[in-house]
Amino acid sequence: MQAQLNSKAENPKKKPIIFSGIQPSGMLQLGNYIGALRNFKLLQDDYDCLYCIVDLHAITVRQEPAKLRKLCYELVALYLAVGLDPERSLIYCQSHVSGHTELAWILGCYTYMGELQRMTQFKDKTAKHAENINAGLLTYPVLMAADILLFKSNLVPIGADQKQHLELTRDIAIRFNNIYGNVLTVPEPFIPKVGARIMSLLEPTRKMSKSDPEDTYISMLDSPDAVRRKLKRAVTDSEASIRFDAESKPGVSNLMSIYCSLTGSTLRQIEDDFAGKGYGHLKSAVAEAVIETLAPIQSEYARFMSDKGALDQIINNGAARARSLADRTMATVRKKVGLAPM
Ligand code: AQP
Repeated sequence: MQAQLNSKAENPKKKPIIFSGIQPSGMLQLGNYIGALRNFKLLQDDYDCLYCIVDLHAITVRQEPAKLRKLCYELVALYLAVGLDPERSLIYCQSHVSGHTELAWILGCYTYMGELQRMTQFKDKTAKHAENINAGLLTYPVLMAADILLFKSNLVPIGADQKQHLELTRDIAIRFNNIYGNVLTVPEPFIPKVGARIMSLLEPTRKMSKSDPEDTYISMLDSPDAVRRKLKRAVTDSEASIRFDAESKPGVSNLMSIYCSLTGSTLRQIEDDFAGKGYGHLKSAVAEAVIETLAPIQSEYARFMSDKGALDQIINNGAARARSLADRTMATVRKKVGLAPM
């Protein structure tokens, strides 16, 4: 991997670089899995991948310190459980690589207040956390831009909710390059066609989120009983017809999207297969598909969590390798901006 991430001049067969991060703001939910995590595994064959646990992003919302520390471990174990290979993919914690925050400060000086205030996630999060509208919530997209640009990433696998942030990342990189030359790589989004936006089970016009109340999302560690119970309670509508219409039937459409993403069925097939059946049938079928998907991941997860020493080693190795890559970008950026040489 280290060799694979060398510069193109050193290695003409260099693969495109992928960066993606997930916040340890709770155990991951089904939307994180469908929208992001499961694609991570598919991508590691064809790309040089960096998969980060973005703990600095998570503290834009108050976290319980002991729980946050534990979640970083748990997410690394979950990354491994879905099949990420630390030999091929670089897995590490964001706060272990200081280049993220250094670059974020510099890029913040090339980002306009208006751009940040326009971000949908900023508006959503300030509404949700009215008691703690901190500067980090506003500057979150600058740190995300730094995460991506620090490693000259070409592609960023994201759910549809992060598209706006990625567009801002591109704007910041282009603005920086217009001043200093071709320093930063302008990344492209990689958005899955199905399942890019899985919605809350109880409020299907809002996206599913791991920091929302427990019954609104399916955790990747939920037991089969919990999955069945939550899906049984999922909000639908009174029409009693299984057809996809995200506008007027958001609950049923969300269940159909989950089923499609996990089974490979098309929306048309589901409409045919469930014609004349009640919502109870659809909910049970979705529950069984979820349980079948999660079972092997959960048993792998338990295996990785039982060896803390091995997890520590993976996290430390990942950080050391990420630091050495980040240092190269930071050396160029510092020089271009005119900071005093060290
Ligand atoms: N509901 C979703 N459907 C599809 N993709 C989703 N993602 C998140 N929710 C959905 C994708 O998961 C990746 C990691 O997300 P994150 O944890 O870094 O941040 P987030 O988007 O804010 O996720 P949550 O679960 O909603 O976290 P909280 O509750 O802490 O805000 C991203 O690629 C995201 O698109």
